[in-house]
Amino acid sequence: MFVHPLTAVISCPATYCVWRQWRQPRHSCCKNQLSFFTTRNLFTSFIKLSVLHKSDFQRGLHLFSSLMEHTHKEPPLKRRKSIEEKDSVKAKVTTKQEKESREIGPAWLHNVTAIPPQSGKVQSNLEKTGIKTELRRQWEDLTDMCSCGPQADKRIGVQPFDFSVMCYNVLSQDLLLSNPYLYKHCNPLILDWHYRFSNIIKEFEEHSADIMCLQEVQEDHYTKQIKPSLEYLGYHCEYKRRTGHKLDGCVVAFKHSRFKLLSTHPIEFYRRGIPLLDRDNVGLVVMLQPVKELGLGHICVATTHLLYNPRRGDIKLAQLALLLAEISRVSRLDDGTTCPVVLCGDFNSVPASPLYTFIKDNKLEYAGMPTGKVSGQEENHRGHRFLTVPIWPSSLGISQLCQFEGQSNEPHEEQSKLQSGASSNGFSKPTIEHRLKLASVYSHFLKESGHPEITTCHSRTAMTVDYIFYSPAQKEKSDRTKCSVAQERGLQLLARLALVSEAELREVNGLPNRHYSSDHLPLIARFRLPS
Ligand code: KL2
Repeated sequence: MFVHPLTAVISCPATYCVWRQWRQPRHSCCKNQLSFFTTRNLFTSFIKLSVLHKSDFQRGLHLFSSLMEHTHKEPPLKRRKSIEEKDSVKAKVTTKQEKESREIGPAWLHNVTAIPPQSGKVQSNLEKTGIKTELRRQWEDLTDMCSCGPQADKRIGVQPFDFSVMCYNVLSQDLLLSNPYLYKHCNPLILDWHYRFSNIIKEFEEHSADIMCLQEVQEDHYTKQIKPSLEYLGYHCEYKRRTGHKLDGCVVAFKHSRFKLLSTHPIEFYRRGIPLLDRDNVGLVVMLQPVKELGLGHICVATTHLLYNPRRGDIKLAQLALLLAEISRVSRLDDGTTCPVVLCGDFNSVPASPLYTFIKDNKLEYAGMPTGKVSGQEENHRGHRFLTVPIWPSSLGISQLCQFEGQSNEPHEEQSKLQSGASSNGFSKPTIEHRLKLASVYSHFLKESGHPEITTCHSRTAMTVDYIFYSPAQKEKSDRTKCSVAQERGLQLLARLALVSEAELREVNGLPNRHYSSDHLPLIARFRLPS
């Protein structure tokens, strides 16, 4: 049954067994309007979980009841916990200030009461809620948008290469425990790491994407559980942990059967001596070659999780510039063109934000912009500082075209200026630009209802902050002159797994819930690399 030796998995046999119980046939993921609806035998699975993890489970239950007796005591803030302790759920202790601060989030989540866990009644508690917890997500066929029907590829002897990409912030257990006020609407049992891990792996297997870009992957969970499970499913995994004391990081995993790894490029945004880049966020860029279709060239896949702080758009833009510079460098081909790029992740910025507009429109006039406006996470920018020229210091080595100094993809006017001397090096301009042509897989408004799409949702917010960007094939270009770089090769977007509205998430008690174990939804797209 096991095709690979499972030495590493042996360290977590219980969770692995639960996950194996839930194995189901693969979905064919590119059918027009195919309804994606999952069924899980939660009862059996949960019983298994409670039996197999008896000690963890009892410890969890014991903690709840004991803590619940002390609900008036203030909990120590961000108490350092042992990893084992962190994996079990803590009952949430409510202080007056915390209660007040919670009232900021979507009103509909405040009325939902978590069910107090009681020994022996765990499953019935989960079942008794009567709250629907599964979302209906449709696969949307987009082939008419990119004129890529069966006849579209005519190069004799070379088949087009179709592949799927998932982008998913899986919510690290450490961050879940550090920000308990975001999960106050949840039954504490569903926040247990073992429970969440089983659900997350199940989702990976159901969607079976050829490439997975993950964020908030906690290093110990990655090493002991996530990586061995993904390897068992046929994936090669690359990991970059955040710098400093942060426990989580980004993963790019891809199926051995579909891609070969050409190179991997982890990026740390932290730069010693540059105050603007004093945060621990990271990115990960890999170059992949489709196997079996060697004539198709390479693709560049990048992922990141940008800084959360809604007030520090200046830092987010500098982190993004570093990532774009690395993508430009790595994806550059010998003839000066760029191979197709997939850039996805959690950008902690909404679709109406200047940061998002910068990615899509290649240019941003930033001078005088409040730093809190850059990501659009918050409405109120009072008291924020303003972006000044230059946006990042020249000592960073990144030009205002988001390229490493000295690297030029084109005989561009700006580049010749850059080389002609310090006074005209572009750093006096109030704008930044980049030379990658990127489109978004999602349109950010639902096709049927026109309501905003939601990618993340918890007690405080419901918005889009996750994206899959890609280099669109020439056919999809509406404005061919917009990007002056010759970028002949691109991807055709075939399909995407539709997102949902805030109202639909409201019906399933928000995120995470019994079925979806992160406070984000996975984004999934299917692309064609034309022949
Ligand atoms: O918004 V996120 O969740 O993309 O899902 O990215 C950050 C936040 C993540 C990494 O820093 O941790 C969450 N309030 C709300 N969420 C926070 C906070 C906070 N103060 N700090 C971190 N996160």
